Amino acid sequence: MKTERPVIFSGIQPSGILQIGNYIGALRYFPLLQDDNQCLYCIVDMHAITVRQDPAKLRHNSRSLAALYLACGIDPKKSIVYIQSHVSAHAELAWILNCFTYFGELSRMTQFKDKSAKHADNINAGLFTYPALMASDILLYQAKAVPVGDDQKQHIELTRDVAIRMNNIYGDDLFIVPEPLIHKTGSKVMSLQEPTRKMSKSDADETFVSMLDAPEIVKKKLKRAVTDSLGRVTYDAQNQPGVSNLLTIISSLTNKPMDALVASYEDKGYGALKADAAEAVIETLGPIQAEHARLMNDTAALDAILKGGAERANVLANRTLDEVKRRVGFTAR
Ligand code: ATP
Ligand code: LTN
Repeated sequence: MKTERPVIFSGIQPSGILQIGNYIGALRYFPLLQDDNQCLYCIVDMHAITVRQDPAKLRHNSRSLAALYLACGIDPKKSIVYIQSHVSAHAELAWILNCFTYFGELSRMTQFKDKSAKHADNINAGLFTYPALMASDILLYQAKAVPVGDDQKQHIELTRDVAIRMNNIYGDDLFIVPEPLIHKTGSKVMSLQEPTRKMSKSDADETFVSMLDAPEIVKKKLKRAVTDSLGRVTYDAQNQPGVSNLLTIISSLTNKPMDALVASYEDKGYGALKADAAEAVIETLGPIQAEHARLMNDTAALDAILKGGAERANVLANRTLDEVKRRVGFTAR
């Protein structure tokens, strides 16, 4: 598939309500890329079921995530917004890629190890081969770059390895080898209660701020955020992970450079830091929440956007899928 503009692909799992780390590390960059690139922003529901999901909640969360994409500024006239399970080519290419991805490679994935530890009663084959489906998402559209948070770097490296492996066998022009797009500040927002672990939407509620939390809840959660007993505001992720995380949140959302931000706390304490973090989050989320609520009130319009997105994605995806099938030696129908 050759399109004129570079292709950007990213996806988020509808495995819960997004937390501010998803926004700071990934989602806020999505609309910034849509003027110069052909962007595809996917709701990866097939990835979400690698962990048990309640069907009604999964359906609701998928629509809610679509509404959040739009509320954050993704324009469905410019970008393709759709649901992964609506485009069957994802599953088809994933099978083929599975046959070019090694057990050893998949075994080294930290997300697999983390999720296996968290869900010891459900270490299913899908959880293990999750990266092959993610590689399929990206390679189907010949994406050049993938905006994600730091935790997804390893999966994109694996995607690159598989793409290069198949290009070596079947021809260099089969897949574009994608690059991760990871920004320095905010690519790993930490849990509010255990600031040495990353914030995750499927962890306990008090550990993250949801993008749909009301202002009073945001204030309460940030007030209770774990800091330390050193009593000074410095950016030192090693020795002051909690304080550094709050600084990262403020710096990312207000665009204040870290040095100037830290200097502004010279004669202030953790109370002020937490209050400022809450204010930055509330200011950012206010307009997004209002637009999200408006979109969720008109699910017919939302569904029409998702249908249109799936139709466009389907055309692009099948071009690559057909070519891959041909090159691996499948017979034409
Ligand atoms: P789950 O808890 O269901 O695994 P999650 O909150 O870890 O979900 P994902 O759906 O896996 O989120 O990730 C969506 C995007 O957000 C990815 O690009 C991911 O790298 C990014 N992301 C997730 N958590 C963070 C975080 N704490 N800081 C920065 N970026 C993050
Ligand atoms: N694995 C990612 C979600 C994801 C994704 C993708 C991100 C699935 N497919 C393709 C970028 C590109 C996650 O867990 N955050």
